[in-house]
Amino acid sequence: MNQKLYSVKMRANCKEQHISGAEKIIAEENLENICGQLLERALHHAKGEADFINLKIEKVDPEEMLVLNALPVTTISVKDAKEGHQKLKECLKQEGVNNAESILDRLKDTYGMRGAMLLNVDTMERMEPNMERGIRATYMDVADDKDDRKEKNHFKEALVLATKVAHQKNIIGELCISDDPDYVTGYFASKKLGYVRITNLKEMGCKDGGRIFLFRGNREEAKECIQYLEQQKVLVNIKKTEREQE
Ligand code: PML
Repeated sequence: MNQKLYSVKMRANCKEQHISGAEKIIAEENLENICGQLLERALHHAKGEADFINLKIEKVDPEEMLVLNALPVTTISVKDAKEGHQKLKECLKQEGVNNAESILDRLKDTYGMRGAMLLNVDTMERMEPNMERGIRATYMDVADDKDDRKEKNHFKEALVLATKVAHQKNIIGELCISDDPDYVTGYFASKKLGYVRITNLKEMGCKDGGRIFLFRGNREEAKECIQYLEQQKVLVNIKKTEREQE
């Protein structure tokens, strides 16, 4: 990788409420164009018109980049959120996690958090230094992405994040429900099961959503894990057929 690369992060608020956020890792030649698209996304968001936009651009050392292949994707179609939660529990059981019920119960504590909960599956202890904020998995993007960035693509952005997260050695899985009221598909992801989309995990119109990263290890390993999730630069290769799922 000998191109000049930049990390671009955008976050937008309306009346002090977060309405939109995105992040990219892109070549210098695409910087202007992509920043324009992200601004457009912030200014014309369904949740409101942004009155505060923060655009952060940082040069990235290509030597620091980790390139991963996306987790394989499967989809489980369910008739409603109740069945969706049942499938989520089955995924946890397949992963060898016995206390699936109490883990799902913790999802409600993630609603409204900017980041994810980092939960020790054995002790049920939360490992985030700041529990209000949680852990933000950042510095990741699709490798060679040519798609338009004006609209959020929930599936693609989530697959990139889940791929990065699942490759950390102490992470044994991730649960996610979108906080977008119009988006009811969520997922379970792990290195063993791949990215398992579940077509309904909440009622349409519901704003509640969040993420839990399931962790197994000691405190020292939790620090390394947080460092990886928040700082490691990652590009993810996604096959064209998988990009077109949303
Ligand atoms: C989010 O809103 O950021 C979470 C999106 C989950 C995407 C699930 C999917 O479509 O695979």
